[in-house]
Amino acid sequence: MNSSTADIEKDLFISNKVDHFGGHDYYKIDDLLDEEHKMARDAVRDWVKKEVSPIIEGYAQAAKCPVHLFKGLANVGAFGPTIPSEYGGGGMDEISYGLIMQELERGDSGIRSMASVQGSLVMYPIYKFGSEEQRRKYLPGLGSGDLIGCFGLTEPDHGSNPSGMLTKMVEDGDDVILNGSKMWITNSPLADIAVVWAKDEKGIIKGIIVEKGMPGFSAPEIKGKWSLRASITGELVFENVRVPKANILPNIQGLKGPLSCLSKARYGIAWGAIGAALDCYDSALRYSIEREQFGRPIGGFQLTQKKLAEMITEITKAQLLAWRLGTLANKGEASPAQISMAKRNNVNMAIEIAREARQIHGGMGITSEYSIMRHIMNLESVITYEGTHDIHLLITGMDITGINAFQ
Ligand code: TGC
Ligand code: FAD
Repeated sequence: MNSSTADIEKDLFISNKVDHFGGHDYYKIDDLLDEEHKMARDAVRDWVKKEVSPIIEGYAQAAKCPVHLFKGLANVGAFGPTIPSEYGGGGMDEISYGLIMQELERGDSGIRSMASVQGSLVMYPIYKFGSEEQRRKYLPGLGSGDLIGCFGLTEPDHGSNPSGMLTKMVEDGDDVILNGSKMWITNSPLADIAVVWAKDEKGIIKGIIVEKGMPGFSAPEIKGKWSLRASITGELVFENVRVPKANILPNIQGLKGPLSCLSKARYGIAWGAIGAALDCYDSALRYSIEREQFGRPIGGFQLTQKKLAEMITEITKAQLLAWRLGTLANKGEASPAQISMAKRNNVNMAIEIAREARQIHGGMGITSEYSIMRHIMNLESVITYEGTHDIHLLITGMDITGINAFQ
């Protein structure tokens, strides 16, 4: 910890509680993992216990982003786990990527968000759609955490329907002039670069890399969030920002570009949500055995057992869904609609488990002694961003009926 981190933390609630989490694997899904998967998961689990669990409640309560964790996230390979290592990524497979997101979100959804945005929404589009020059310029710094990136798709009036976006780029010699604004952008006030999606003169959506400090570009913070309080969120405002044409991602056009990035990130969230659910279940199980009422542990009452049994059943189903999705993704066969189903199911599973876990903790469940309330509040964002619960339902509906409910 450097002195400025110590300065920030002196006024925060820093928990002395030891994080005892050891995982829950009711169906022996570990047998389906290889050594590399387990090593990636265990390394991130250890890092979360040491670096995240003791401080996260304090940062969340104070609505401060633990910016110092960017470097640690890079060191545990959380940025772009599936991107080749020569481009700053981890060179791992999709299941390792998923397990890393699971462990991060067990710590906090906002910490997982930092990694999702940096890896799947900034590094991935530059790797997938960028020129070799763009890859070499930005990816190593993003992978090492020396650069922070953000992803600008959502606008004030275009959230679920990004195809209606108004942000525009107009050619001017070797540059384009960018005008418009983006809303709800994770990490934007901190970001050195923003991958921004905007329409050209013909109305074609393109991705462009905008750098901090370009005249006319600002990224004010959005304050007053009750959710993802340890993650910083802001706007992106473009007022006649001159950006070199060389910053346009050359290998993609159309909404398919940002939506492919979303597929990558939604996949990670499908795993991440399991982490939040595991943390709530773990806490509820421990509490139900320690806490006594009417002369016996509350875990001895049938109603508590029903809650806990249903929790582990739903977690197990979500783990199997994520694992199978991972095996499909490793073969390049996970469809966007399959990813939507897993994101929707697993986030909803997590939020329901968090609410039940809160009940089991009684009054203690609303305090920062336990992570439950923070997970509940965080998951209210997770169930909305990267496509809302209902949008994912309609994606499944479209896939199975062949009829598009959005048009
Ligand atoms: P539609 O006509 O269906 O599709 C346009 C083109 O895109 C293709 N496509 C996809 N490709 C890859 N992955 C996906 N998930 C894809 N979904 C669609 C599609 O095949 C088509 O290709 P082509 O070749 O025919 O042009 O587009 P639409 O305008 O009807 O939109 C459909 C809809 C509503 C499903 C889509 O707009 C949508 O998903 N809306 C939700 C918006 C959303 O998720 N925004 C997220 C913003 S980023 C964020 O929240 C980050 S939070 C980060 C954090 O902190 O972790
Ligand atoms: P709206 O689209 O206005 O939706 C409002 C309600 O209407 C929802 O319940 C929705 O399901 C429903 N609805 C909309 N259309 C339909 C329909 N056709 N049928 C039925 N119901 C419908 N975006 C980025 O680009 N980058 C980021 O980094 C980013 N980070 C975020 C971080 C946080 C903390 C949050 C909260 C959001 C973030 N977002 C980001 C934006 C996020 O993706 C959007 O909030 C989300 O896509 C929903 O858009 P909206 O908020 O405009 O809601």
